[in-house]
Amino acid sequence: MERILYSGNRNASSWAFRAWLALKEQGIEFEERVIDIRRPQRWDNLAQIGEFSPPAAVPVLVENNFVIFDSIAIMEYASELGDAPLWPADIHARAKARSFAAWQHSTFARVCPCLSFESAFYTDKKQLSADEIAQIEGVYSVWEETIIQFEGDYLVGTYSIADIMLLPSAVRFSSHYMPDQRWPHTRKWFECLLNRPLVREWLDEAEQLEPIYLPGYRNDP
Ligand SMILES: N[C@@H](CCC(=O)N[C@@H](CS)C(=O)NCC(=O)O)C(=O)O
Repeated sequence: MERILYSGNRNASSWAFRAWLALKEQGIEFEERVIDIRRPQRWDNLAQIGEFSPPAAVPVLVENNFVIFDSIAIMEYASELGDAPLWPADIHARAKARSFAAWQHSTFARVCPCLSFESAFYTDKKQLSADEIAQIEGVYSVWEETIIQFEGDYLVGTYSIADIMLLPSAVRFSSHYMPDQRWPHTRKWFECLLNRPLVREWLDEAEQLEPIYLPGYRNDP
């Protein structure tokens, strides 16, 4: 069977990162085709994706012409295809994991648009504003409380889609403002999450690439 994941640049496509990781964590074999989503070629390349996938975005998984689009659908599919589901077995942990996944997928923190995934790989990071710091600290406190509640190494106990979903935010936040001793569980969670071999594989490749500078990072006009 032919299974193709259309993904994106390692240092730009946080959504593709999630889908790629879920498939890899589940040991599902696939061919990867990296779509260059840097400007200006982004638009032509995504238009080609639009010829077979309605959102014209990456990631997309295609299995023998059967198209699965959107990162969350691909992660759920990976969870069901693999041997061990990527949702927690416990009903409350699962509900909480889904809450975080939905929050990340819809709105999440106001700080996110100011800290693109690309910016995690800039060598010259900006100084965060007081508002950005307050936003990140607020999120760290929510994560801290959740990790304590579920008493495991990951967000809701065991490794789940919630961790994969939040991973790019963890990368963006930690690269600009590491949690200090006020959030010891969040620090430990970052250590576990960011050092998983497959996570490192993607991030190490991202770090080797030419940074993609986006306007607005330094609040330029
Ligand atoms: N909700 C989608 C978002 C996908 C998305 O925005 N992907 C970006 C690259 S990381 C993209 O292809 N954007 C093209 C566009 O929005 O036109 C998902 O979770 O897969």
